[in-house]
Formats: sequence, structure tokens, C-alpha cells
Amino acid sequence: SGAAPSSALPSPQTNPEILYHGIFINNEWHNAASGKTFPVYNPATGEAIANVQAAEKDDVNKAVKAAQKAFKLGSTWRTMNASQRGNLLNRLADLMERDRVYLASLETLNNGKPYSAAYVADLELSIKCLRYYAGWADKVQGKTIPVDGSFFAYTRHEPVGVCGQIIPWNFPLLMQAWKLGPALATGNTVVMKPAEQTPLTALYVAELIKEAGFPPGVVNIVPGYGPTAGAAIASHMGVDKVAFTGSTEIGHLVMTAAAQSNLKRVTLELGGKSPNIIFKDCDLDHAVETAHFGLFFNQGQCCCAGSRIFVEDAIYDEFVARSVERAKKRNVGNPFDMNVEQGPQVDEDQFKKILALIKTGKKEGAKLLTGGQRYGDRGYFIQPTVFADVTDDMTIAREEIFGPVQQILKFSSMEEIVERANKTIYGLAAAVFTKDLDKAMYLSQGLRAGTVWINCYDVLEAQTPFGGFKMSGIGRELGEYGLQAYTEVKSVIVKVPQKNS
Ligand code: TXE
Repeated sequence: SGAAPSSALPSPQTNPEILYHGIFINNEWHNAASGKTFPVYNPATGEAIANVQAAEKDDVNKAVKAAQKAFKLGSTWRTMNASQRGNLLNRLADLMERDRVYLASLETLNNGKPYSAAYVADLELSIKCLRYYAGWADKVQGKTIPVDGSFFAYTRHEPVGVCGQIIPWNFPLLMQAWKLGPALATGNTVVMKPAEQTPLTALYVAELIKEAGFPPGVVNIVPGYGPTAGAAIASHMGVDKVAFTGSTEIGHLVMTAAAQSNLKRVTLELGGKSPNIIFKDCDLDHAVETAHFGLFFNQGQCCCAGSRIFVEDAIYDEFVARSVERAKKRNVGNPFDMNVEQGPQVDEDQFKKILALIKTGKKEGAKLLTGGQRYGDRGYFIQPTVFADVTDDMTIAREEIFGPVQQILKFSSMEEIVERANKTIYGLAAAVFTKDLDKAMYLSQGLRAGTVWINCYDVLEAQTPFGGFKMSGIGRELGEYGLQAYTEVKSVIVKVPQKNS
């Protein structure tokens, strides 16, 4: 997506220094109350690279207290001009720009994604997201309402309060930016838990938040595990809203915890099994390459990965042959190497889950045409894998694999395809490749998904809302819609001596 040639990129720092391992509360670094730490790994080698303080309930309590204090009426944050909140977000974006090579390098070390992708996609989009929401800070407006009687009525869009934000490991910096941008633009305070696999860049950004000049307690970052730190946030009586991105399974737990505690507002961005529908009248070269990108990008670790590729029967064999050829050419290896397209999976759990699903695919009769095994003998690399002759009922056509494994199915009519594409518990994204505008428009209405791409894939810009139908989530992130989850609407009604039109 608009990537500059990798030769034009500044070289990475192949051994970026890890500066922060603590819990960030009130713009200061703290150790865990329990004294516990947890190891963080380099997935390209499997070696531990840092020990990070493991936040649990006591630490989350401390962070929530700090966030509540920063949110008090009359506080520096509450009395700050909205435009100044925008300035601070822009300053944070400037600092990420300043440290872009370092941040992209650290992201690569901890997550395993190619440095070129981290630099061109993750950093670019994170910075743009913060700037987009910086622009919104002083443009969130209520209404005046012509109420019956001698009253003057208006609405205020107020911040919700303390926002718990629990994020995953597939795009650590970008998920942090998606969450911080709208929350801070609208004046909330934050207690954020990065994923236990990938806390390092979030902790570095914490230091940049302080440097940018955000008042103490506005953003607190509590690294730790899900069942301890994450659950403490989701069930906390002092947290007014929780935003979660991760698995559908944990999405259920977060919503349950919210229901059983204080009915905090909940937004969820969960899994997917997105259909990518290829008609015989498409531009075939473009469709093959974009379907490849839409599945293999980020080692296949995308919630919106196009993981059910439906191809019209007339071009099925040709599409499969070209997709296999393309997958065989995919350059796997050291993610710091500028020419590498695919690094390791994020950790051993994911690596094992993917290999097990590949086995299941073979057992259930899908045709394995390339890949299917571990790549190399060190780290969590998996060969780019393509399955053809996949049918709707197979496990690999139903479950999220979250790895470099492409499923290609066949279809023969318009009537059949809408129903089959929608036959899933998920509804995050979908795509259609055709030159026929009528087909594209018909499907854009019939597909039950939060995003429909036509002749493109993974176009995710800060201006357009993103989120799921069905079990892919609740609420929308990004765009103007993304602000809604971070504001409460308050009606204020004032008695006036006389009302005139
Ligand atoms: O996810 P989890 P995992 C999918 C993908 C992947 C699978 C499992 O299919 O293979 O989920 O990945 C925190 N209360 N996605 O196990 O556990 C956890 O610490 C509160 C899709 O890594 O959902 C982390 O910060 N929080 C997805 C975050 O939830 C809890 C991205 C996500 O982890 C918790 C990642 C609890 N009880 C995985 N338990 C996407 N939508 O992009 C865990 N967490």
C-alpha cells in the first residue's frame, strides 16, 4: 500500500537498545507490587530479550487511581483547551517521527515483522492516526435543540472518563495509536495494557507521551498478562469504558466482566474469516497479487486477513496455479533484511496453532500445494502455504488461522456466493474483484461485514471507520465514527424567561 522501494528506507538498528521495562503510572516508572516480571522474546530466534514488570490487580488499581485523579474536575487535563489536546497529540506524532527508525527496529525485534513493513506501514499509519485525531480535538461539537416550552436545550459531548484499553500483539504500535488517538482527542484518561508478547514499543511510547507534555496520569501503561492485568481492567469498578482488540473468545470474557462489574461501555474488535471474492472478469494479475497480499501480509496475522478466497470456476485453476507460484516466491527470513517479505510468527503458541491447523486441513481433504511446514530450524517461521479444493465445512475454512496459510475455494454463481460468503460467525471485512460495477455494488450491499473492499485489500486509513458485524465485534474505530465510543452525550436544559424562534 504505497510502499516506497525498500532501498530508499533508512537502515534499521539491528540491535535496538531496550530502555524501559516498567509500569508507567503518573508519568513515572514503577515496579510491580508483587515483584514479578515476565520474559519477552525475539520470535526470529526464540531468545528472551527483556524482563518486563508484570502488572497485576494492585498495579491496575494504582493506575486507575492515577487516571481518575487526572480526570478530576478542575484538573490540568480537564481545564486544558481542546485545541491544546490536539497540539499534544501532534507533538507525540512528531516524536514518533523523530524516533521512527528506532521504533520500527524495536517493533521488528519484538514482533518479528519485517523492518521495511514496520517502517513503511506500522509507523506511517500510527503517526497518521495520531495526527488525524489531533485534528478532531477541537471539532467535536454538540447541538442546540428546539425543545418544547420555555427552555434552551443543548448537548455536550463529554469524555467518558477512565478508559481501559487492552491491545494485541499483531500491530503493537498501530493498535496503541488507534486506541490513544480518539481517547485523548476527546479528553479521556487511559489505562492501557499492551499484549504480553509485545510490550516494548508501547513502553517506549509511554516515555514519548511524557516528553510530549501530557499531564501525569492521563496515560498509564500496565504491561502484564491477560487473566491478571487484563481481567483487572475489564472488571474494575473505576474504569468507565473498555476497548478491547483480540480474540473473539476473550471478547466474550471482557464483555462478561463489564456486565458483572459496573456496566462499563464496551467496544470490541475481534477475529474474522473474511471472504475475498474473485470473479472471472477481474484483472487477474492484480487479483492474484492483492489476494496474496491480503492473506500473507504481516505473516497472516491480521484480523481482516482475506482467509476465504472464493474464485469463480472458469478461472479457478489458473488463479490457483498463479497463487502457488507467487507464494513460492515469497521471501521469508531475517526480518531485519530489507528484501524479506515474511518474518516469524509472534510466538510459539501461534506457531503451534498454525501448524496444527495445517495438519487438520490435510486430514480433512484440502489439497496442499505448497508450504505446510516450519521454515528453517530456529525461531517461529512457517513456510508460505496454499490450500486448494477447500470446502465451506472444513475447519480451515471456518476457523481463524492467523498465519501464512491461504485457502482457495470455488464458486459458480452470484446467487450462491452471497450466502456462502456470509455463512460464518464473523463479519469483519470482505472483498470483491470484478470489472463489473453492478456485481460489485450488489455484493457491497449483500456482504455482512464492516468493511467491503472493491478491487483492493487492506486499505485501512484513519479516515474510514473499521469494525465488525456479528462476532467480529461491537462498535467502530477510526474516522469520525471512532469518536462516538469515547464520548458521553449530555443534554443540558436551561429555563429561560421567554423562548422565541
Ligand atoms: O489473543 P487474546 P491471543 C486471534 C487470533 C489468535 C487468537 C489467540 O486468531 O490466534 O486470537 O491470540 C489480553 N481479560 N487474535 O491468545 O488472548 C491479552 O493479554 C482481559 C485476533 O494472543 O485475545 C492481550 O493483551 N484481557 C486479534 C489481548 O487480550 C485478556 C489479535 C489479546 O489476546 C484476557 C490477536 C482476559 N481474560 C489475536 N486474556 C485481532 N482481532 O486482530 C487475554 N487478554
